[in-house]
Amino acid sequence: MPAILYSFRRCPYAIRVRYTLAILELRVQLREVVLKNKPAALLNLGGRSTVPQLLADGQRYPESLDIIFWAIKHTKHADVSEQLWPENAQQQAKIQAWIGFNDHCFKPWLDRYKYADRHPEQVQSYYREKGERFLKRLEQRLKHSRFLMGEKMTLADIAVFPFIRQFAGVDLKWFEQSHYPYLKCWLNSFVESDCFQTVMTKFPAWEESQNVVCFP
Ligand SMILES: N[C@@H](CCC(=O)N[C@@H](CS)C(=O)NCC(=O)O)C(=O)O
Repeated sequence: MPAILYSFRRCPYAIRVRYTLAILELRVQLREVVLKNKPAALLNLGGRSTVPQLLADGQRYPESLDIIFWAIKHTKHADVSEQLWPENAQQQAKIQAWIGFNDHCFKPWLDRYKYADRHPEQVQSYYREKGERFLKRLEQRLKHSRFLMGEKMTLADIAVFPFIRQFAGVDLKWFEQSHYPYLKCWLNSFVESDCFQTVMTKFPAWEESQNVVCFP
């Protein structure tokens, strides 16, 4: 039986996981979760019940990055996995730095920008400007190469783009008129890809009694 992935379609952490699985052609059983009504099977695992979570070979992987590294290890496509996560330690450190900045510095501003009404201590544009510091960094980098680590896509790109997509979606009109040409081109290369269509396939909420749904 393939591994089980608890996922939520629009969650950027789950999107980065599904994108990696799709690119590495690693098949899992997908369990689409409604966050307001999490299934007992997920809650009964105990501890955190965030998505994505993977259950594979009797092990639990409760973080998106754990799942991505599980996929890197288990894919049959060693060439693609080497491209996404090169063996070179310096390259790995740079990829981790992009992801770390995204997850720990940018994401909190993205949340405040998206849910500015829950953070009335500042106006929404204040949070957007804070988030834009990361957009500017990305733009600077993408001026010089197609992807964050050079001419080839790596985990840095896959792990970051779903969050930039979410940032853009908060106020699409603003994003469209903003001056980030290289960033927009990079983002479009993901959201317009066939892989992304697969990643964003809609599945009904998983129920214990249903047939297995495989992804990709
Ligand atoms: N650090 C986690 C974060 C996952 C996360 O926060 N997921 C959100 C959905 S986007 C979630 O499950 N929220 C519901 C909850 O916190 O109970 C990861 O990388 O997987």
